[in-house]
Amino acid sequence: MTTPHITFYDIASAAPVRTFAPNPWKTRLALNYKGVDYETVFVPLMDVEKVRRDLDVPPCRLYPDGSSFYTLPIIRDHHHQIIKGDSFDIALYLDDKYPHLPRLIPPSSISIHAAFNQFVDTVFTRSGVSHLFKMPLDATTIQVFQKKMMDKFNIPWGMVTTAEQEKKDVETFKSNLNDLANVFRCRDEGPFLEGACLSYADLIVGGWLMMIEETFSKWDEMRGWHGGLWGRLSDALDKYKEIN
Ligand SMILES: N[C@@H](CCC(=O)N[C@@H](CS)C(=O)NCC(=O)O)C(=O)O
Repeated sequence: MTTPHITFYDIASAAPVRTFAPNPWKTRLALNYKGVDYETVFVPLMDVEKVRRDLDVPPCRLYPDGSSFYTLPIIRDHHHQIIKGDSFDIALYLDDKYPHLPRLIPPSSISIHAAFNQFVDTVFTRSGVSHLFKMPLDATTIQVFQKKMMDKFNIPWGMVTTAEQEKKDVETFKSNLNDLANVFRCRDEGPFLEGACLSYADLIVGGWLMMIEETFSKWDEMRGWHGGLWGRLSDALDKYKEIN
């Protein structure tokens, strides 16, 4: 067996182990779209810091208190001896080093893609609805994760709410998405942001949709929100969702 070109470090869910976190999903969709040869190393959430330190990749995020937040995805390219540790940098890197494979980001839209990435992350992380998403983590890991979200981000993840409150929160989440849905409506024909033409922008949104499909009990309903935009986009990305 030959060594794959790239090792992709992803966050492990509980068994059966699969991808669930949005930023690693962005990278997996990108690797599959490019068609690069890669293998996945699934890292338990509690080992992310150790793996990142061992690979000598500096943190690319900070907690609100200014301390380092160690994250995935990371890719290690054995062919070029390069390691990248941020999903957007990874997309740029793949286009740079593998220009003969389908392009993720048109060269003239790198900055606008960077801004769109931030915009989409903000839309999906607007506060007040995080408890709607049930992370597929084992009992010990989920406790550590929820404590960290509370201590570091002041986000009460995993709290129990009444059915009535949950209904309101689902409505809030839906309206949080209006701004993003309106951007997609600039090209009504879909399924992608730019109509028939896929770009990394779609994989950014797709990364979040994949997390939601895994964790949100109302995903089937959400597929039909905003004129069916989310379901259509997710279906159009089906061929890039393989976990290998
Ligand atoms: N800007 C980074 C953000 C990566 C990030 O936030 N990753 C999250 C998963 S989506 C993570 O690794 N979290 C680790 C943790 O919660 O301990 C990127 O785009 O790669």
